[in-house]
Amino acid sequence: MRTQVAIIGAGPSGLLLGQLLHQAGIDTVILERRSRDYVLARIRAGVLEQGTVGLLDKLGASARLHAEGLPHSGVDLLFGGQRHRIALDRLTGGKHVTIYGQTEMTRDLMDQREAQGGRTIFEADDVVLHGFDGERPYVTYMAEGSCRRLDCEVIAGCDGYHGVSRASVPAGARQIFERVYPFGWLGLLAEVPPVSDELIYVRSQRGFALCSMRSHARSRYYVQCGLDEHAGDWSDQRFWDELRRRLDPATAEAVTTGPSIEKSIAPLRSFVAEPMRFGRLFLAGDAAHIVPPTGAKGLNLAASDVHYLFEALRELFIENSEAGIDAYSQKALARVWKAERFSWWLTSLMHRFPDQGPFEQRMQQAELDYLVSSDHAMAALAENYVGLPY
Ligand code: RFL
Ligand code: PHB
Repeated sequence: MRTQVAIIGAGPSGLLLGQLLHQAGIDTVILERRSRDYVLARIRAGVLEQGTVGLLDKLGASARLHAEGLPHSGVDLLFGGQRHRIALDRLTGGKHVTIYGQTEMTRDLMDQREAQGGRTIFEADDVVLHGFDGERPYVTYMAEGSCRRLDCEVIAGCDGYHGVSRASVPAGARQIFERVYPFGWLGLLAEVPPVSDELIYVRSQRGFALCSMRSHARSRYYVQCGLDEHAGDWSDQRFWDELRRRLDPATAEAVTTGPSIEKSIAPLRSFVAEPMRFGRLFLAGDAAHIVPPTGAKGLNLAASDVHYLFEALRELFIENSEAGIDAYSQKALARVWKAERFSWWLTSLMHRFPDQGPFEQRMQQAELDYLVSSDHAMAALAENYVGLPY
């Protein structure tokens, strides 16, 4: 089989890139290790920046998002027993974020790709990348019991943090920057109305918590937990009790509980691999970088990478110019590092760290008190939260 761009991974990065290239008349094949159903069952992000929505608009894949997504013009910070609203719209000249599950966005993109006859090979095993340091790269994989070969001009590594693409680059050719946090997030999804119309980020003596949602009828909650904890040890009752203990009395009282649909623990990590290009291999999204989820940036960074990569590949294939692909890594990394900084900062501000003494706790309190007393400080948070321009 032959194509122009072999895309590894059918997550948001791979699907977005595939559709943008298709719209520009550039041929792609996506190789995905998992089944379609498996990919669509993963519960992940929920907050979309306007830039991400703009890409879906450009593709004509946003009808359901605009019908069902919830525009949010503010978020709450809860600390010291008090809720403080950050007015995203007022502080950013009218910008907002949209609550729409990553799962739904993935489904919309898959449906569009299928309707347009785009090729996606699900359950492609043992994907191996070859020859990307030269002009004729290709990918081999196992499907339906036989080994197949996909010839291409470019490989896009959109296969997430655990994928094969970044791992295919010789260690000496890339530099890794990493911080692993000494805690995780235990998340719970339930078919109950959210406690509040907007998200609440909580700093409490018992640790961080987040009240989020997928719709007016479906809530997503998180509590900070130890790295040695197991989701199986958390009954629904234990989760709801712990969440309530981290909230102020009025909010705790207003939480509607119900049986969980999903419960899982995610570790928190900051990670960047540089550069994002190796010859004819380009990394995008979680394959190149990870942020802790506190800033809601992971999916949105994947979208901005894809925007830069799409423009670079359009220049390569349509205008026959390599200027775009030469600049891709530098352009994408400039935005990645700003989102890394924001996610690290908000994580450091809102969580309880095991080695935190009384001094560090007072510093967190003082920074939060300052933040909500200063429009300048709140505006800095707001402009990062709604997403830096690209
Ligand atoms: P993905 O989504 O991991 O997709 C990669 C795809 O590649 C496939 N794959 C392979 N395919 C072929 N061969 C191989 N060897 C392969 N290895 C892997 C995988 O099966 C998969 O289908 O990466 P992508 O596309 O770069 O997208 C990144 C986002 O998924 C991620 O950044 C976000 O989910 C992060 N994130 C959030 N981001 C936000 O912007 N806002 C949020 O509110 C938000 N909340 C979150 C999050 C991530 C979380 N977890 C569980 C990590 C909340 C959580 C709890
Ligand atoms: C979510 O709804 O899953 C979510 C929202 C905001 C975050 C992280 C996760 O910062």
